[in-house]
Amino acid sequence: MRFAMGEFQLPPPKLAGGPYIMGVLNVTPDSFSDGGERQGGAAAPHALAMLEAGADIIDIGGESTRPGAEAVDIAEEIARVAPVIAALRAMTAAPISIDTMKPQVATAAIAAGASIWNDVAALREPGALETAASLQRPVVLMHMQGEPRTMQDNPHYDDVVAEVTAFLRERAAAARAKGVQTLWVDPGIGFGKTLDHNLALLRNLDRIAEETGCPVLIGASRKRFIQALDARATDARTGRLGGSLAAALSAAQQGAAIVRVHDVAETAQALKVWRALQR
Ligand code: 9MG
Repeated sequence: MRFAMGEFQLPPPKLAGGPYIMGVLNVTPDSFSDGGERQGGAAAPHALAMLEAGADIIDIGGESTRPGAEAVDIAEEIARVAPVIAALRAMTAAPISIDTMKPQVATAAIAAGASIWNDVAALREPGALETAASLQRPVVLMHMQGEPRTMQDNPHYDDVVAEVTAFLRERAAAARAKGVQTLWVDPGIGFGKTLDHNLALLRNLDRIAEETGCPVLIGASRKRFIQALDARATDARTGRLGGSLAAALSAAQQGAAIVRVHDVAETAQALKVWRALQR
């Protein structure tokens, strides 16, 4: 499982056979999962600790995409992420992804040392496809119905798996047509979806990979659907580890290429045991 694009090559996953573990580093004041304490000087050491604990990739984001979150302007988002990326790049050669919908932020982040664009808007913002083509870096294309501020207001699908898969197939074709070769697709757990929508998608990752022709990234860590299944899981930071691990293992079982998680050490351990049990 190796991916190459231009000068960039993703090293093999730390867990032989994968999946890759992507560790989440939010540098937002209102981050739902880390209370904002990862900003400034604490961010790069936290990323190094995630790499030490088994992360393959660090995903850095400066704009919250949690339900109800307000948008951040371009200059502010760049000011949040670029110094952290540059500091981390000076400390490690590990792959860094930039979590942003904005082409200008992606460009600044790649200049600062990021190597992957994680786009929850799937290159739909004006100029995004062209920017991805000129950056020549791998891209994660995620499905979202609506936009973060309102996406959980009554999401609706006739057939969620078919519709999300068709969307991802179309976005992958659009990216490929512009020359973006290395792509992952992501059904966007929690992004304009009810519990039933999330569960249907999480049960069909192998189908999504097969029908899009792209490896799948899944981000289920600490998300609200876990609370919908376990009413005690109200605290995203401390109460959703078991559900997050169950979702990561199920994704790995279906062949997901990357799991995006907050609890790296626990996920790495769970995946090691799962992998050993498969032999
Ligand atoms: C930024 N972000 C938050 N949740 C995410 C998810 O599920 N997938 C991806 N690709 N990015 C996410």
